[in-house]
Amino acid sequence: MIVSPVFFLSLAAPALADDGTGNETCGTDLDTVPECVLDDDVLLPDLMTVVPKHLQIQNSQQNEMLRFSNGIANVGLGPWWLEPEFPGAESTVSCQGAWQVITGPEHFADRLLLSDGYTIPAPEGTYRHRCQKGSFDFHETHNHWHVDNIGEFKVCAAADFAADGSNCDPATTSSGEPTTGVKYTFCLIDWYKLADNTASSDDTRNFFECSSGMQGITPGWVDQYHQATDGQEIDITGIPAGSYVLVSSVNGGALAGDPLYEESDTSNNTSYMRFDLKRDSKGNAKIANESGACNDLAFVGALEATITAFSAQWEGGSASFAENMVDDMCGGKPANR
Ligand SMILES: [Cu+2]
Repeated sequence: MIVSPVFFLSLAAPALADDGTGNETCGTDLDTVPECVLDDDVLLPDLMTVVPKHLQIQNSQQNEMLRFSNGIANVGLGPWWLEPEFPGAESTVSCQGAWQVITGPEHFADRLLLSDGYTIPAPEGTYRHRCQKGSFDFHETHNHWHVDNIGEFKVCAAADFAADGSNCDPATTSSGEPTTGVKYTFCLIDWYKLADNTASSDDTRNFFECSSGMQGITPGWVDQYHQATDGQEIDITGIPAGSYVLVSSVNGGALAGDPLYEESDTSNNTSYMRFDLKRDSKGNAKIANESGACNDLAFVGALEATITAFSAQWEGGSASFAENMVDDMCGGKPANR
């Protein structure tokens, strides 16, 4: 049967909209995403963010942009595996649906050999569920595909902020905008491996390109964007001097109790960097006194519990492995993607 992609598009693909920076964004209506009913024993990812680092203020066209690096880790038992609606269709559509592919234990006799399971589209029998989620969105300035509703960046006042990412009291820019609600899209790949320095040569690396096919993050791997990358920024123009927190969370509306993607634990999806914003006599802004989430006992306690559980599942509970992983999650690796 020949089915025109245009026909599918009218059924499934979200409408195009402009995100305000000239990039077309798919604008997934989260209310229309069907519920994904999962078997009890599936292998789910567990998504976390690496402590955001390399904070700097960029002055451009009267605006003050806070730039920073970001990382997303998968510390779960299953891959975060996303497939586009039309593999290889980059020249004909700029917005298409994204599916999350979910595996079961039977797909990985030895779960360390994950690369055995991944081709696109996922062949029948290599997964348990294929669930409609957000969208694949062609990002004009990056010139590759992003998945939408990956997470959110925001700046909160430090006073009431809690280590679980709650109680955000946003600052207000001089144009009256709150420093919250910066939803970001991302091209998801395996960039570096936690507690290790090997990368592209590693045989557990599964996701490595943004041009047309599947995207995702393998358990034990981190994806990353450098602070100079377009989109790694929040407009903080004119916010008053004071103590703030830059918050990075992953998985759509997880922070608000409404995660889009399937994962095993949505209580650990946020990390942050505290900083003071100073202004000199001319009003020029400067970042001072940076202090990462791992300096907060409540945060680091929860992180160590998650990592210890991951290490027990994958690395026989090696203490040095867990220690190196915690160091990476606290922002120990340089930003080089
Ligand atoms: Cu990109």
